[in-house]
Amino acid sequence: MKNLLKINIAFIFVIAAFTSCNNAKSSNGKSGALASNVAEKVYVAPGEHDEFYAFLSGGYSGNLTVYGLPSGRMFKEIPVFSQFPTSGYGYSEETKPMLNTSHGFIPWGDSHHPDISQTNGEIDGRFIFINENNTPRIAKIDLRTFETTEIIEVPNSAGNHSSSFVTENTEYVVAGTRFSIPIPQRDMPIKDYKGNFQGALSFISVAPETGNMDIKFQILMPGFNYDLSHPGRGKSHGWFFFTTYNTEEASTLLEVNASQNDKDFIAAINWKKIEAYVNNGGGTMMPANYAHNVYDEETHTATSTMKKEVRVVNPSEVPGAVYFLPTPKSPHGCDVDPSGEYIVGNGKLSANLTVHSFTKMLDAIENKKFAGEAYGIPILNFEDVLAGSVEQPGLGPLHTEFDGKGNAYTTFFISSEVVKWKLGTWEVLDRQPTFYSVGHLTIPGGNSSKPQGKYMFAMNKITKDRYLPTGPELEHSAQLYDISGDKMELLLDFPTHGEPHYAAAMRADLIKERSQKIYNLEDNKHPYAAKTDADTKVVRKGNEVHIYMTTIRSHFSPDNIEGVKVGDKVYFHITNLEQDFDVPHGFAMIGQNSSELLVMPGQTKTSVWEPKQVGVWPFYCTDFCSALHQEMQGYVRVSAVDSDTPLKWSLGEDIE
Ligand code: K7E
Ligand code: CUA
Repeated sequence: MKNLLKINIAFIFVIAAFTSCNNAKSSNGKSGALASNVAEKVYVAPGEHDEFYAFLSGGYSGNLTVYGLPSGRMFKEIPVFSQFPTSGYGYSEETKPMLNTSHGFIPWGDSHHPDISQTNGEIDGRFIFINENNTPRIAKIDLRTFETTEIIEVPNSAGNHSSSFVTENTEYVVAGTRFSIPIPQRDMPIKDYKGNFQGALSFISVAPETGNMDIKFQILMPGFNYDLSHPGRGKSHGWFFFTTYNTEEASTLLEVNASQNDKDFIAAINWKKIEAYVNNGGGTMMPANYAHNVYDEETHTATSTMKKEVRVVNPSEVPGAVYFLPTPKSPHGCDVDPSGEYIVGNGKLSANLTVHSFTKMLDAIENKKFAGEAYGIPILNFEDVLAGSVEQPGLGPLHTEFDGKGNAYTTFFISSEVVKWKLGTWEVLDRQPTFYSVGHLTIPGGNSSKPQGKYMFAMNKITKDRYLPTGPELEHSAQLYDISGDKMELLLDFPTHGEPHYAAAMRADLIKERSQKIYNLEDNKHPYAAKTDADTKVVRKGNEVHIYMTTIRSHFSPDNIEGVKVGDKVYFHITNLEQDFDVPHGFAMIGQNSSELLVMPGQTKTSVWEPKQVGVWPFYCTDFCSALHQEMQGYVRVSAVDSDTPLKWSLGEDIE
């Protein structure tokens, strides 16, 4: 323990050294003509498009941001797990159900790992998935609309971190628990953690046509922490790999107590075997309570359904489906190379990078060469499964990506660098500093059999001195490198939003061609849609007032409403009649305890207002939509509770 503390202290010194001395002025060491050459590489002329999309997780923003590469320009923030007043997501009546959970309405999330759907091991650009750590959930975003269309809560999970990675035909999006917990949850002493808590690894099926998600099964693993995961591919398709830490099963001061074992494990899961077992009726249906939220594109409305059971499988029920690969020391990243042969475990406290061989693993299993077992799960011998190690590549390795040309790139948090090394020979080929303290890195097509190894970007945790200061809080920084040559070349710094952990990126063409421009008004099946000005009306049901309203440049219909009373609940159902690309209208009502709405062409959205004061109150369009945008406004007359002002509305004439 003393030694460990020493190591930790040594690391802290190294961190301090790197974050204070690494203040290089010109980070690529180039100037003049060479620098302008670098500038050309990231220059995308006005009106031209970037070659790649990059989707960066928002971390504690709960969302996903969209960038172009190589320019580093941010195009959009897609709201996923957090309310987003910019569009009204999580505020409108239609989207509030997206944020429903077994704990009630949750306005925020912590999103870490986006992953794009695949077909035959290649990125297909249909959907992007992302995990929420804090209140475990997996979301799906449709890349035709860039809208979150489905969120499923993950029961029996806590700190949903080894998520959300997809298998090579998007059969499953996988979610593993970081924290082990009592399953089922119950009141018990925390000190009884060891041997009693469990970690659930969830396999969420994705329907091939619709993309609908459903929890197919959960594997109830020993009470370790399951940190990151990646699917097998090619020869290892059908397997999934998870790094673990805290195999000590400590429940206090993990900083020290979870760093005792010389080796933790990578758990290798033969999901095909478990799938077959489950398809034959294997496993147990266990009572559970979790939300499944689906956005319907025809009604423009989300529904939330509470699901009441989940299928769980104990590894001991399916012999030969789960193995442990010893991996030094508290590994974080768990990355599989494009061929599916190599599984890289990045031991945070290890001097060397460990690479396991899938082929050797199968041989060892075949020959039943086991070093022992943990909770009935066979442990393989480290030497039997080791493909090789990269000797002393840097300090604090976190994550690895591949360029598809036989090279791997690993980030080192403590020594603040990306190191390029060769698969098979394990030699270090190049290293480039990052500014500063890099977490994940991304190569377009990274988690697939065909990475597009032209660029790599590193997502850094510390930004100081890279940009103009903005007070104590700085946005995190990403750095783009050209990796097409032998040596990595730093091209660009760009600020990011929230805290990007992982990012997914791909060639732009597949997404660009399918990108939707409007919602077809004819297809709008929203129950409160008004498809022409003639359909507009105001209907009272008790103290609810429903306003069927339309927008078109540049008026609301109706624009004047009378007969609303204090204490009413007023629903503005707004249909945007526009059928042109990029012509949303907004809606904002004075005193509303909610956000504005942004309504896309052909879409219907609903905003609720509960007037508390008598008067004549205006509303207006929030999006500058035409030269007469400022004229796009209206009034609601609010009378006293006991008044008998009749319900009336109008556009273009006086209310009589
Ligand atoms: Cu390393 Cu959440 Cu993938 Cu952050 S995680 S860096
Ligand atoms: Cu509509 Cu401004």
